[in-house]
Amino acid sequence: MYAQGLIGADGRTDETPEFLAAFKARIDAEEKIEPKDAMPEGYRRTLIRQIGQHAHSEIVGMLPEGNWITRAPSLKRKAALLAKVQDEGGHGLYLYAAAETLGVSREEMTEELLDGRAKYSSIFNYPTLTWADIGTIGWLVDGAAIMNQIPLCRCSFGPYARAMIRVCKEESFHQRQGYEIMLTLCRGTQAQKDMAQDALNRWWWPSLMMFGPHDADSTHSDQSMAWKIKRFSNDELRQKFIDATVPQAEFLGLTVPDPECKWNEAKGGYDHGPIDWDEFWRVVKGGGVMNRERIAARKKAWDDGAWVREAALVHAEKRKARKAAMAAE
Ligand code: FAQ
Repeated sequence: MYAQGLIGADGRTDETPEFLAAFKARIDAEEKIEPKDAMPEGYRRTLIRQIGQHAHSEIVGMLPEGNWITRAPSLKRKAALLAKVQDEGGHGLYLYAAAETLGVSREEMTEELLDGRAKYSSIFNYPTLTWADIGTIGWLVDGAAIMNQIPLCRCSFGPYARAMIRVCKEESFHQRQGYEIMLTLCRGTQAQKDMAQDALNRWWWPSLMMFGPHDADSTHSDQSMAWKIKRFSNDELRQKFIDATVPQAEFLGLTVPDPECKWNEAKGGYDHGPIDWDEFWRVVKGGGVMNRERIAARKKAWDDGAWVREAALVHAEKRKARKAAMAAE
C-alpha cells in the first residue's frame, strides 16, 4: 500500500518502503530535514501539530503574566516582565513561521486554536492570583519549558531546531528573573514567604503536567522519537525537571507540595507522588479555570486585528502591481 505524501520538488512523494527507508537513514545519520526536502506525510503532520501547538502555547502564555504588567511592584520588575512577555510573543512568531515552511498558514493554525481543534499547553489555564505567581511561572514554567526545549534544539527538522536555540537562550533569562523574584520574596517578610509557598503549592503539579501524559499513555512519543523530533520521553524530561528543581526549592526555604517527594539514592533521582491525570485531561479538554477566558482573549485579538491583516494584504497587492507596472514600462 502506498500513502500519498506531499512535499518534494514535484509537490508529491509516493511513500514506498524504499522512500521511507531512505528517509529513516537520513534521520539516523542525524541529517537535518529542510522544508523543501521529501518527507513522509506523517512526519510533516506531526511537526505541524507540535510546532503549531507550541506556537499557540507561547502566545496564550503571554496572558497570565500580561495580567500583572500594570501591577508589578517596581519599575525594574515592570520593565523585566514587559520584556519577558514580549519575548514570548516573539517565540510564537518564530514558531508560526517554522510551521508555515511545512505548508500550513498562520490563519489555518489560528482557526484551529480558536475552534478547539488545536491544543495549547495546559499550564496556561491556571489563574495568576498574586505577584508570587509571576516569580513561580518564570522559575517553574519557563524552567519546565527549557528542560523540554533544549533537546528540541537537536530536533531533526531544521527550522524548528534553529528557532529553539534563540528561544532557549531567552527562556533561560526568564527562568532567572522568576527565580530572583522568588528569592526576594523568600528573603522578605513572613507574609511574602507565605505568598511564595502558596504559589509553589498551586503551580507545582500543573508544571509537572506540562511534560505530557506518562509514557505509557503518550500516543505520539514512540514515533516522534524514532523521527528524532523528540529526544527524550515525557517521563524522562519530567524526572530531569524534578531533580533540578527540588534543590532550588530547598535553597529558597520552600517545600514542594508532595509528601512522597524524596531522594532515591538507588535511582539517583527524586521519587514523586501520583500525578492527577484526571485534572490534566479536564484542563486539556477545556475544563480548567481559565480556558474560556484564554480563548476569548485570543479570539478578540484575532478579530480586532482583522483590519490590520486586510490593510497589509491590500498594501502588498498595490506594491506588487506598482512593481509589475514599472517593469512593463
Ligand atoms: N498541555 O502523545 P503526547 C512555554 C497532548 S511553551 C496540553 O505525549 P506529544 C513557554 C498532546 O498534544 C509550553 N496538551 O504528545 C512559556 C497530545 O494531543 P494531540 C509548550 C498536552 O506531542 C513559558 C496528547 O496530549 N511547549 O511554556 C500536553 O508527543 C512561560 C498526547 O500527548 C511545547 O509545546 C500539555 N501539557 O508530547 C510561555 C513544547 N501534553 O496533539 C509563556 C513542544 C500533552 O494528539 C510563559 N511540544 N498534550 O491532540 C512538545 O514537546 C510535545 O508536544 C509535548 C507533548 C511534550 C508537550
